[in-house]
Amino acid sequence: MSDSKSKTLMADSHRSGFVGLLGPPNAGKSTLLNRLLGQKLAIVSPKPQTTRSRILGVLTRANSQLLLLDSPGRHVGKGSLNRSLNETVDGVIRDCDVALVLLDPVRALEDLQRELCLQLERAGKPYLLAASKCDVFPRPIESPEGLATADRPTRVHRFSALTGEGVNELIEAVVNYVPVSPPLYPEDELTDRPVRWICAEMIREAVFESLQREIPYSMAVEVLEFDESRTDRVRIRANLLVERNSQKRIVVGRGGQGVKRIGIRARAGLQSFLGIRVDLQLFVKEDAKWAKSVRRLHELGYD
Ligand SMILES: Nc1nc2c(ncn2[C@@H]2O[C@H](COP(=O)(O)OP(=O)(O)OP(=O)(O)O)[C@@H](O)[C@H]2O)c(=O)[nH]1
Ligand SMILES: [Mg+2]
Repeated sequence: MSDSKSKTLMADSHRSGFVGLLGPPNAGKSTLLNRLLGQKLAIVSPKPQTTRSRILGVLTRANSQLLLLDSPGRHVGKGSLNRSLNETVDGVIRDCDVALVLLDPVRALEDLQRELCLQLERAGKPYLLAASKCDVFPRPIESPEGLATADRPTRVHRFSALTGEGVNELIEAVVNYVPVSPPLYPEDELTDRPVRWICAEMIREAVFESLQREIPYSMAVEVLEFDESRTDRVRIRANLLVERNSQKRIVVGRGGQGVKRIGIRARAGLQSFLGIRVDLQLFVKEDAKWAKSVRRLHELGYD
């Protein structure tokens, strides 16, 4: 076959499009994104509502390119930040060609997920249901009972983003719903997010790992300086923003031990992501308005 003919054939069968990763908080959306990309892009934590933004991950395969959109978990909540998170979910529904709705395997299909499915149907978007964490919850959810909608999928896929079980089958099923199209992004591109933004996220992950209870939800990370001018190290200075002075005291900790612990974890994550030594300086700063002001949320990189 001539070169141009094989290229035309490939163009006829190549698929590329946006795949929304949707579902409740803590279902494993970000873990699935990282597993599919074979590299850590989105931060993960055992606490719900970790992801605060839409994150594009480009998965380039032999005959398809999937543009994976990680999203915050859909939840009920008040305030500018929660509104912004749910609007981000709406945006992913609007922009995706197909959605993967993750079900929390413990709770199966809840009202919020049902609402998500209905929203997808109203938007005319095909979707697949997938129960995550099958390594620890082996009992299959047999059918999407209770999803009394016209176009409901007939089965629930099962997978584990931790072991990889069922992940390939899931992707093969998704690809069928992605439009025939040449690749929409350059092959070597991983994401549309700047490195500096991902670094802020890595620091936020260390915050989630190091602090108990509610405090991580009152915090944001603001990178002040990202200096790559030296070949042997990257220098990062960042603010850990808290809403109240009482939180500042807890985060700083006795004799600065709290912020030091966050710094040690964050540096390890950053070094593994950047593949280079990182000099990291963290400051804890009170900023009562960061989660209340739309302008401030925007400055901090929330959609
Ligand atoms: N055992 C097991 N744990 C998993 C699996 N996938 C994710 N987890 C864990 O579940 C927790 C939540 O995972 P995330 O990927 O942060 O979940 P998420 O849906 O992105 O959560 P939000 O960003 O808060 O909406 C983390 O502790 C993960 O390690 C899995 O396949 N098996
Ligand atoms: Mg997440």
